[in-house]
Amino acid sequence: MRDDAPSLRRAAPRVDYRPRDGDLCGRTLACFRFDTQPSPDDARVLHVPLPLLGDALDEVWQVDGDVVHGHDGALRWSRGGGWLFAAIEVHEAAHGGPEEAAEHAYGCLSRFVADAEERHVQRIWNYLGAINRGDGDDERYKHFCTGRIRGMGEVFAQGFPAATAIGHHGDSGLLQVYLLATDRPGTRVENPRQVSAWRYPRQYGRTPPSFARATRLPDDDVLAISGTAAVVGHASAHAGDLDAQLDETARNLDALVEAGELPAGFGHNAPLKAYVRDPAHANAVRTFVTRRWPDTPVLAVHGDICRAELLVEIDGWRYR
Ligand code: 3EB
Repeated sequence: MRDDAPSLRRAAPRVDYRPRDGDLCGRTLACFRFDTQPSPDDARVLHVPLPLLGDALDEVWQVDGDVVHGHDGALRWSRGGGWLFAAIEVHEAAHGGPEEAAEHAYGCLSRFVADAEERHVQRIWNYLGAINRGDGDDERYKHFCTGRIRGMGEVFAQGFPAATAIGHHGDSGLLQVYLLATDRPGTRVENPRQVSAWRYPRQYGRTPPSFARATRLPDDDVLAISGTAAVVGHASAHAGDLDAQLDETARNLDALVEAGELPAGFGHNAPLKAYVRDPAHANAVRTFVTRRWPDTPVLAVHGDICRAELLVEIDGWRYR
């Protein structure tokens, strides 16, 4: 049954990692397959070009309600239980470069979300090819940041969502962006150990990155955590040192849970995803996470962090 009463409590999507069995149910909002196959017609199934470093698991989002889904031009979408998933894939060749591709992708998503009931974007993911290619202001990630803010329309004007931006090793001209939105605003959470990304000084590029460190989802004790790395203040810490970066990243994750006013720590109720620059580090990353926070589901994927000196980044969810 559908109920549009704005006072209705919307249970947040549950995210978990499952063996690939191929079958989605009527309450599946989205399913992510980490490999480089083309995405099938079912709009909810998105192939993400970040190879898994470990068991063949899918990331599945389930909602408390019946899901409908479809396509709208280049966009794929699904909605149910008060939540909206939308995704777009853009090829740079059709737009001129990484900046124009990002502007186009964000423009399409902004317009789509602005017309939806679920117009409050809580969380967004960005995967672009060759993210660290180019020097100084010409690095492709920095061009992406400029295009992203240009394409962000009114729906992002109240504040930036939590986000992840990672480099993939698939077709270097492919930009993939997907989001989770609902019908009420969440609460943005910043990390007291870090300068807010939109206030980064000029040395990191002409356009500071537009994201919040986390979002506390409306009406639920759920924290959606942005890509988190060994950044302290605005500086990268422990360049080239995996163990020290993991330790610093864990401190940042703990600080976000505290700032988000949830009980300390991670565990079975906190699925995490680790983006690992060097596939040889995957075991060390998984071991670190499960020693520090036993029973935490952790998926490791091969991806590049947007600062060349960083080796690992972790994002995820914290349910109460
Ligand atoms: C950082 O803390 C690391 O540009 O959307 C993390 C999460 C990072 C999101 C983004 C970038 C983004 O600055 C990089």
